[in-house]
Amino acid sequence: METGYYDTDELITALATPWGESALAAVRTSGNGCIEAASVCFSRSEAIAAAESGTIQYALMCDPATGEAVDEVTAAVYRAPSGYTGQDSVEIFCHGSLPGIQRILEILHAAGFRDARPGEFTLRAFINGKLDLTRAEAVQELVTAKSRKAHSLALGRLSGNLFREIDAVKQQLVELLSAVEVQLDYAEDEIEELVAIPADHLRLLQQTAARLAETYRTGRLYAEGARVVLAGRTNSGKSSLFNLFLKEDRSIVSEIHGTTRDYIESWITVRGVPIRLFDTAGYRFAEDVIEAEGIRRSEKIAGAADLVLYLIDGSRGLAAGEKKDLQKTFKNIPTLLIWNKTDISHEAPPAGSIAVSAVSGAGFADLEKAIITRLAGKDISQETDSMIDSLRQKELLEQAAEYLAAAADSIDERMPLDITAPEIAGAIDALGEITGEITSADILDKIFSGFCVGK
Ligand SMILES: Nc1nc2c(ncn2[C@@H]2O[C@H](COP(=O)(O)OP(=O)(O)OP(=O)(O)O)[C@@H](O)[C@H]2O)c(=O)[nH]1
Ligand SMILES: [Mg+2]
Repeated sequence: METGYYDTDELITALATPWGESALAAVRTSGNGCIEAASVCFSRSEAIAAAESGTIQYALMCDPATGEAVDEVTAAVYRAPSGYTGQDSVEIFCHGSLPGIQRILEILHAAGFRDARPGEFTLRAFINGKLDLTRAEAVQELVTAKSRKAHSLALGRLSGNLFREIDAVKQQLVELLSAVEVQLDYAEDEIEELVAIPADHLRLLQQTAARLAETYRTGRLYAEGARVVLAGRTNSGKSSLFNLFLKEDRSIVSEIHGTTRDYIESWITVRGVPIRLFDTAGYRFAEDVIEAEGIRRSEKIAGAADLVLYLIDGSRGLAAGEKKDLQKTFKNIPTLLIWNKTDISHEAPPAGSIAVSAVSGAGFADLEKAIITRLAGKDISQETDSMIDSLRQKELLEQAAEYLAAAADSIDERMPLDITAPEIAGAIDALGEITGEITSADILDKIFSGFCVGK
């Protein structure tokens, strides 16, 4: 098969592990006839050419042109339809030396293999029916997951939980559609009794599709994470809170105003969500050029944040005009007001603020929860259902939900069934596109070209 970008009949190869020195590296190959073609590059050519599927062979890799040994390797041999791609393939585990890997790839090129394009192995697996499109997308989501939670969600999708959920909706729609079509095929007087098409059932399925589409925001949050910036006046305790999040003394803390002069950042995980946390220079009027530059940078970083944690020194309270200033500065950025130093504060925290002590850790759990709830737009601490992490899937689920709403409306309004039937069929097609039963070459190119090379 040929898509615009990929030709699945050609022999392909790619390094599946990162380019760099390592103990071991894996070089993948795939394509029908690939075992025979690759076998000439090994010292035990005949044994490899005759190897049973699913076996591992020890051999030297040799340049067929000169007979020179290039590396000592093991080769896993798979014969179609076994293995990842469903085609013949040889996976070579070699030493992780860059010159060695380069030689191996050169030898394979000379033996008729070309470099694989991004996602080409998984595309072949999809085309050969080894996985549906939701599982194929989960492969890339799994590889790029930035938190344990995102990883386990992607693993769930790879094992087919999203496919099963979507397929269950689709099967019910196929049954409903066939009931509609039976009635359309016969004139009214020919069928004894008309079967009512339950609008409620359609609405239920519409809700399932819409609910899944809505999980996109949370799914993305777990997968991609968010940028969170600590901001506030000097000495409000930003660096102290930064260190509390990191559980280490990374940022310098002191009672001197203007301690942090340039921003520092670190990846942390808050309740399963990967967060890039920034500590910035505190705001105040600065005559010092370097400090002024630090403050300018703070403003720039806060401007690109998904969430700003604006700290107030609770022992001093809000400075005159501070609330107004911050509302103006962070007009378009979600901001949480953090009332810090509750251990020495005598004032009650302002309404809507979160009271913490960066020194004692009091209020920290509430702060973590507030951050995630604000980023997700809702409380997600109890959510355990499957989630999606693909804009394509989200848009198709929304499309399916729209078709189903229209189908249910048409029944409520007692419209003729030939109005309802295409709406149900539209929803079935949208769901079929998610799982990959209906796809064009263009869509496949678009999905798989976003993958890693070697995947
Ligand atoms: N008692 C108490 N002291 C705190 C708390 N948080 C920070 N401090 C103290 O406040 C002072 C300033 O803390 P920093 O974390 O350096 O403040 P900052 O906002 O990073 O300051 P700049 O870098 O100057 O903008 C230090 O002496 C901290 O020990 C708190 O929750 N309670
Ligand atoms: Mg600081």
